[in-house]
Order: sequence, then structure tokens, then C-alpha cells
Amino acid sequence: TSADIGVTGLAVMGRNLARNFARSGYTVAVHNRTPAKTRALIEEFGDEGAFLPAESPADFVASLERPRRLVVMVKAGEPTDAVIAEFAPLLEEGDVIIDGGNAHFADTRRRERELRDRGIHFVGAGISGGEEGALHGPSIMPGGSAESYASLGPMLESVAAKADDGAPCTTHVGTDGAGHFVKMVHNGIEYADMQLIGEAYHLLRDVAGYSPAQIAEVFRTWNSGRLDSYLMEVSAEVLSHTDAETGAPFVDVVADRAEQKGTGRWTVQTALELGVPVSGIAEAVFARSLSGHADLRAAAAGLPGPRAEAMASDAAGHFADQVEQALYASKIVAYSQGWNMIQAGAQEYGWDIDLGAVAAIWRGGCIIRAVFLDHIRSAYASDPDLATLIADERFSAEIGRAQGDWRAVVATATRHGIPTPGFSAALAYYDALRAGRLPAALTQAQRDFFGAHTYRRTDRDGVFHTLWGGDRSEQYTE
Ligand code: NBP
Repeated sequence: TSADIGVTGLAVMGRNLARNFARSGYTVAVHNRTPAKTRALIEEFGDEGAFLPAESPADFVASLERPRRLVVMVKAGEPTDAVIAEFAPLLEEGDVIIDGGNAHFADTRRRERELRDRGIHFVGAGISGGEEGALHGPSIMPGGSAESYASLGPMLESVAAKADDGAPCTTHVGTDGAGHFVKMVHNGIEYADMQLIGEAYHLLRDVAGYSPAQIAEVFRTWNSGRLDSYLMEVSAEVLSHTDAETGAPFVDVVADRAEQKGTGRWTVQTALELGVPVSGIAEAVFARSLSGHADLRAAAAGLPGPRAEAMASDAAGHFADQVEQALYASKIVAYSQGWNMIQAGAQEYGWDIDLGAVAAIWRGGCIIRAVFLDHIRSAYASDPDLATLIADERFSAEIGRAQGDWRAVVATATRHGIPTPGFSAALAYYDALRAGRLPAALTQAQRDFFGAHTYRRTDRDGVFHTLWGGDRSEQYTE
């Protein structure tokens, strides 16, 4: 017998993905650099389906049906290159290597080009959902040739999560690095969403005096409405958890220093290069890094400013309602920035990405899965050329209704000295986009003054420079 697919790299992700394929009825060849992991998989889970364990790369490759489909689930970066270098010489034209790790899309573009020259299809597939997702159904974002998706797609569709309407949470995103690019933006949006939820928690706690358990209840209510999402559910779970040792709310015993593995940073770095204003994601990345600067925080700890002072009470839940509005409106902005980034990446790298389909495959399996994503899907379904999600009919109406409360919440936060970089940046972005005139006119004039960088006029075509150091006459330069 030969295997339908192979998985090499059997740490948590690879092992669970291999089990997922086997449980879906496929025969799965399994391999790991250290064979003990392969043996452990067979010992513990061998009865879940048809596995073909192999201890050498040659045996592993020989056990795969042609064209071979080989999933690499090793640590991103050099290990991925090492594994490709080891396996590619054993493969033949038409075979497919799938990299399911968290690769940077630029690495995926390079690997795809190198392997394409050797007749091998390289599919950089973003996989979201953590180890549970890998086992029970992740959201899968494969890039690569259309031909490779034709052979691989049905298998990915059968192991991927299913959205509420039954659609599999995977699609052919685009060529070469498109899959890893959208996975990167997914993670950036995840950072922004988590930051916004954190700000809502902070406001409810320090402005309105809610306890963590009460906030968990508020979040559960929100989670049954338009904010229904996995991250909201997780937040409520965490906030209602009590530390076993101290009996204190769990959130109060966790050190307030947020770490990061780097995909948020990649998103912001790439956005800077593409010139896309993803301020919500950037603020979230900076908020995490600020939290880790113990030295700066200690130096500033005694500086003047309002101390959090709880309001009498929010018995009627009025403030909580306002925060819900602010959170929802800010979320629309953060997601619309993320989608503009995908659009910009597609333009820059020549990917034909269906923006609605990206929303559709994030409805299940991944960390940002939410009811909300179905509205994004339908916004792009009704207008594929939508310039920004905030201009979609549904979202603009919702922001219109939310904006009074949104402004009130940002003002309250400012008055109480509660930092809300996510809410504030989202509101500033919204106001900047809808403003008729921006102070960028002054910026450009300043640039012309000190650097002769020229400017355009509102009233006629052409590029101009004013002789600031001379008689201040205006020159037409082109
Ligand atoms: P790790 O990222 O911890 O990688 C461990 C695996 O890489 C082991 O199988 C190890 O083999 C193998 N490996 C290394 Br390290 N260097 C190697 C080399 N030079 N040659 C061959 N194999 C090598 O595993 P993971 O947490 O399962 O994640 C796998 C991928 O999935 C990563 O890219 C990760 O970023 C991505 N991802 C993870 C999650 C998550 O929730 N953990 C979610 C989404 C995506 P060994 O056993 O012989 O040391």
C-alpha cells in the first residue's frame, strides 16, 4: 500500500495534523527527524487510522503515492530549508511539498521559485487554530500553483474546519507566498482584536469598577450578539477563572507583560513597506512591547495624571453598552485595515486574492473566527471592489450608530488616564479617512520649505515649488 499524503515533523502540530488526515480516511505516511516521535505517534494513536511510519527520508518518500504530497511541519526558518534540502532530491517532477509552518511569505516566495525550477510544486500553507485546530479542523490558507491545489484541495477541504454553513475553511488563496501572507495578516488582526478586548476589560474594570467575574458575564452577553467570536469566548473563560493557589482572580496573578512570537511584527514591517496604514495592528504590537519594558514603566510609575477612580456604579449597564459600541466600531476599523493590507499585498505581488473568500475561510478553525467574518464575506460578495470595509453599507451604518458612544468612551478613557491606543487609533483613522481636508497640506508645504520637495495645488494641475528663501514667488516645475 502507498500513502495518500505524508507528514514530516511530528511535534504537536504535525502529529495532530497527521492524525486529522488519518481520521478523515487517508493513508498517512509519518516521519520525524528523531524517530522516537514517530514511534510514539504510532504507539499512542496508531489505531485511529492508517499510518505508514518511516524512519528514513528515503523510505518515507518511497511510501508516497505519486504525485507525492508531502507536508512539512517543522520549526519555521532554517529547519524548513534544511528539510526541503533533504527531501527535494528524493522527489520527482509534479510532486508537491506543503509547508504548513509559520513561514515568512518572502521565504515562501523564494522556496517556491527554487523548487519550481526543479519541477516541484511548493505550497506555502498558513495553518491557524493551534494544536486543537490541527486535530479537529484548522483554517488552512494554501498558496502555490492552481495545479497543486487541484490535487491537494480536496484533502485539505476534508481536514479543514467547517463554517456554520458547512463550507470548508480553506481555499486556494493565490500563487507562491499568498497563503503565508494572508496568514501573517490574520495574526496581525488577531493582535489588534486581542488589544481591543483588553482595552474594553481595562475600562470596565477601572472606570466602572466591575470585577473580573462580572466582566466575564458582560463578555458572555456580548458573545451572544454581534461580537460572537472565539477570542471573546476565551476572554470570558480566562476572566471567570480563579487561581487555585491564592483564590484570586486568575488575571490578577498573571504578570502584565505580553510576549510575542513575531508574526504581528512581520505584519507591521510589511505594512510599512507596502505603505498601508494598519494603525490598529501597529498599536497592538507596540502595546505588547511597552508592557514588557519594566524599566520604562518603573521610571514613569509616579508621574502625575488621573488615578483610576471608579464611577459610582454601572448598575444599569449603560457604560458597558457604550464600551460594546466602541469595541465593535474599533473592530470594524482594525479588520478593514487588515483587508486593505491583503489588497495591497495582492497588488504588489501579483496575487489574485478573493477578499471575500479569505473572510469565509476565517469563519471557522482559526483564532479570529467570528460571526462578524460572515459580514465581511458578504460585503465583498456584493462589491468585490470595495475600497474600504468601513464604507460597506452595513458597516458604515453600524459605525454611524456607534460613533457617539465610541467618542464618549475614548473621552472617558482620556479623562480617567486609561490608555486605549486601539480604540483611539481606530477612531483617529476613521475621522482621518472621512475628513474633507487633512493637515497633510501643511506637512507638504513644510517639506517644500526646508527641502524643496514641491507640492501640488488644489486648483490646477502640475507640480510647484515656492522660492521660500527668495521672493516667495511660485515656480511651475512640471
Ligand atoms: P516546532 O516549531 O516546535 O518544531 C519542532 C519540529 O521541527 C520537530 O519535529 C523537530 O524535529 C523539527 N525540526 C527542527 Br526544530 N529542526 C529540524 C531540522 N533541521 N530537520 C528536521 N526537523 C527539524 O513544532 P510545532 O509547534 O508543532 O510547530 C510546527 C510549525 O507549525 C511551526 O512552523 C510553527 O510555527 C507552526 N505553527 C504552530 C502552531 C502552534 O500552535 N504550535 C500554530 C500554527 C502554526 P525533532 O523532533 O527531531 O527535534
